[in-house]
Amino acid sequence: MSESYVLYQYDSCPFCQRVRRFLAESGLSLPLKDTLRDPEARRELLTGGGDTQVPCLRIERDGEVTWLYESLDIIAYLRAHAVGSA
Ligand SMILES: N[C@@H](CCC(=O)N[C@@H](CS)C(=O)NCC(=O)O)C(=O)O
Repeated sequence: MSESYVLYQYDSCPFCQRVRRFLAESGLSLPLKDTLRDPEARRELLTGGGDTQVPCLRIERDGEVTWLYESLDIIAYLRAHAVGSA
């Protein structure tokens, strides 16, 4: 069963940097959306996830979408579900 991910984030956010550093160290490549530069991405995040806080990981599995907030929870989730399976 496969999942797809999009990470909502922006450059200067330290919690986003933490997640991006984890991605780089793990060799994971995910699509990124910048909620500061891209108003549409910010709207998607607010509408879908219910909050503009970043980082937020959009997870799609079998057509079902989940929005995961909190940098440490995102890292733990990706470590368990994505690292080594890409
Ligand atoms: N505990 C959160 C903190 C995230 C956080 O504070 N993000 C800030 C940017 S650095 C933010 O999104 N602020 C704007 C907002 O909440 O709408 C985490 O670890 O992800």
